[in-house]
Amino acid sequence: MKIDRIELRLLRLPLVRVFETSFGRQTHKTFILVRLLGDGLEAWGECVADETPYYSSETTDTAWHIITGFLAPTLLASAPTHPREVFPSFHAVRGHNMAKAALEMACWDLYARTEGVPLSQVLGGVRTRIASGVSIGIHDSLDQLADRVRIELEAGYRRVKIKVKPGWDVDAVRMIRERFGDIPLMVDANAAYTLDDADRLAELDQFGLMMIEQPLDYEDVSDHARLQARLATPICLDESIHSPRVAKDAIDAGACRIINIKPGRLGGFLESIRVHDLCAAHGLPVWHGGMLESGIGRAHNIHLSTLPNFTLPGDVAASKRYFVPDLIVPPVEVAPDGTIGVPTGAGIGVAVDLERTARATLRAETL
Ligand code: NPQ
Ligand code: MG
Repeated sequence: MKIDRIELRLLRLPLVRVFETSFGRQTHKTFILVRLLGDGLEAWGECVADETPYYSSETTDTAWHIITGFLAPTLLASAPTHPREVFPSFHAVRGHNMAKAALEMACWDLYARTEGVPLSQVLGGVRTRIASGVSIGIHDSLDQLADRVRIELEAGYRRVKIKVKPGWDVDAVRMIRERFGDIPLMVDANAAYTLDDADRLAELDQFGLMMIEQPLDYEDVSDHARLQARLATPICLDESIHSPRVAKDAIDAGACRIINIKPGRLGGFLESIRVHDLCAAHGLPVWHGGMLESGIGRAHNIHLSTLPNFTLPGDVAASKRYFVPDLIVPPVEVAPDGTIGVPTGAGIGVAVDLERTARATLRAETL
């Protein structure tokens, strides 16, 4: 793998619709794109950090600082022969997994393109299509939420997740069960509750949810274990799982029965595959999370989702739910059966619209 140049771009794109979670309302996505050039090839990575430090402590500015000041010089100097060497080469930098992942995932794309094969193949994928689910934000009324759920079910999505927070939880779930019956349904709290809310969360048991995602604080594995002991509904951890070590501790403690994998949160594909394999060894299913990625990050996610233990539908949905037009051509589309075809070209296998990318760019730097 030869890397001659690393280009960074900061982009801002409007979202198709407002996305509200327990930590705030999102109208735009601001993010960093990485482009690697080497051996006459180009490869792409997307950093999932946002402008704001609400989902995680990383932001676009911290990632820009860490990539330009520390990670990119390391990558250019270390000349890795395989992308599995990249994450370990960043060892001296503590944390900053989203910054690390953006570079590491671009290296996997470059490696797959050098080999002339799809990214899914070098990652160990086994599927040609992946099952797609939707993540539905907090709405102003139950009627508006019902309209959105209906639209997504009609589009064929294989599972519905709604965002919840104290005051927008049991009634929203009850409404969906009353109007839509026994659909595959789950909730995501983005850490909005405490153990004091355990009785309230236990009320959700009556609705047969697939899981409740990250109900408690991102640092709190032990309280999740206490909560899981009181709930029939499986807990899925998202924010808490930032390394294979924490994943193992959480599984051993009984803090979750399912894990959501986001390569940005874990520092890239190497660590994501480790968590995937660890979960498989312990009998936990995994699914692929979403971070409002553009088509570039979305394509990476599709390839990772082809690994065998991604047995539940993920938050990897059609481009048009987020960005119109997307940065890639053609956009990611979902078939009427709720599946997405895995791109078959080399690397991530999608074409980047450079003009559209340039128009959305706020800042650029070459290293
Ligand atoms: C989750 N994603 O599973 C995240 C939360 C999330 C699709 O539900 C900017 C950056 C905005 C990160 C909005 C989905 C975000 C973000 C939501 C993460 O918890
Ligand atoms: Mg989540």
